[in-house]
Amino acid sequence: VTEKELQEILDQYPSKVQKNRTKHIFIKDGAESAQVIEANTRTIPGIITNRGCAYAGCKGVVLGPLKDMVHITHGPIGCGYYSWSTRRNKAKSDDPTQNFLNYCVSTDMQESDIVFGGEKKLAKVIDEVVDIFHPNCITVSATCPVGLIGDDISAVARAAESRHGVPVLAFSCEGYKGVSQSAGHHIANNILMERVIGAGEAEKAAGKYPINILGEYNIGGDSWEVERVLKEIGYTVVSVMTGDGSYEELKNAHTAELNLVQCHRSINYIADMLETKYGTPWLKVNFIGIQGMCESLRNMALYFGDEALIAKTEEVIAREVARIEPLIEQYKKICDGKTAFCFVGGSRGHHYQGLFAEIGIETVLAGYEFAHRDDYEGRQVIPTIKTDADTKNIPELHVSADEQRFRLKVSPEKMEELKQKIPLSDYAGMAVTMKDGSIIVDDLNHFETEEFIKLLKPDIFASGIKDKYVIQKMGIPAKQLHSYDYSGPYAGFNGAVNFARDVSMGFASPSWNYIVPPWQ
Ligand code: ICS
Repeated sequence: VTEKELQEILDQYPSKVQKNRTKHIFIKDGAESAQVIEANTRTIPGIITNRGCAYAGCKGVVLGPLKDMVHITHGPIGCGYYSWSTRRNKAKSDDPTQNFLNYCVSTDMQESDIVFGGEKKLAKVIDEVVDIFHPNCITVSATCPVGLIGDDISAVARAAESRHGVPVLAFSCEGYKGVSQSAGHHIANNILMERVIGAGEAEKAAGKYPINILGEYNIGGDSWEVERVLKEIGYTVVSVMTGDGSYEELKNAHTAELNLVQCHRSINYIADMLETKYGTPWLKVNFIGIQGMCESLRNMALYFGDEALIAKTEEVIAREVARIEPLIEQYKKICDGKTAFCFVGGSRGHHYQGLFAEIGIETVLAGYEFAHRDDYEGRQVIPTIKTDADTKNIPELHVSADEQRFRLKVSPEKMEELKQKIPLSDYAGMAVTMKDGSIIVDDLNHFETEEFIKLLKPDIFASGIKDKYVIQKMGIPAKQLHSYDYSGPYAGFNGAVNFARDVSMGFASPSWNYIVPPWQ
């Protein structure tokens, strides 16, 4: 794509909108030293965005997968209903009485509650939840009207907690608290750190190489496939945050020797706070794609530096790769030479590019709904990011070293040495790894979706439910990379095969021949 072609698309906007959107789009040019993008700012009212709200990021994304907690949505029924099981974060429990993932619990606020206040109703719902479910923990997530009428959910939660002796956590994650779900991630991270992580008694993990997996939500079973491999190599998974996760696991997460971070966008706050509070470093991993998986496993082994662990890692990698390569090869024949758009929320827009490349598909346009500049440009830009009024809405939690439990897991000298080899406390931005000439778009909207499709005619478009059917009506197979279209897992070795199979099915389906795309 040339700058001129991009300008022609932008020229169709009214001038004020054009000025705004220009800052959210660029064509990758490695010769330019730093390509800055605007991100994590308000969507222009009236534009059809794919973004969600702060409540979605808090209750839906970070809290929702925690299975032994009952998550109460305080608000009108729509918010609870539309976040009911749609994300496909799976869970199974050894204790079937402590898995509430299939339920949708809401206060179902009515007009009279909006007028007279919803606190009494919320207290009553918490009582009912304790009575019926006896969960290990309860969360209350506020929706927009709750904040507008001023219900004090923290006071209601505190009172219920002393009534019942069960932790009741209140999240002021009203939808409008931020410009997207990203605000909700941060709000959830803060309270999990404050109230759950470290609340357990354990001082030592029960096994070798104890790790936490952060930012892995077990969509379509991703975490299970990753854990299968990690456990075989010999790791002890203390907790997963938060896929198939639980209050019971999370409260002892301080016992890990290393924190892995899959989706940094949603959970880098906890990763940083764990390092400050307990002295546990975090390692950026990407379990999507064969190369990503192998590299992550090797980096983990390097961190622990144990010869036997390194050898076992290589043994498992060799076996798994040999097993799946012929399967991938067969799908690659169908996919080779094709192009993709990859537009997902806050980290998958980047994470899936490697897997696409492995089956011969080049990502020519990519972006995030709600990521921040560091997700595009790399973590080093964080100090230069301007904090605007919207960001200041979200409280910053300041933690300090835990007097009893802080222990540097790695000496400062060793840490410096390791940082030269593996991504500890660091991640590269999406733009850094993309080819020159590819387009990077923040908060892609409906109009731009159609324009870029006409311009680039991608063979496949990876995104979500909101635009899937519009894209398909344009004759392009659309692959949902949020819910995986009811398929998965896509992470790890077996996940790569599933993904290659599903994408190939998209191309092999004759249905596209019945649709006339708009450019023909
Ligand atoms: Fe992270 Mo949909 Fe994750 Fe990411 Fe996040 Fe969401 Fe999903 Fe998407 C998510 S936590 S729900 S990897 S599992 S909010 S697919 S940033 S938008 S790309």
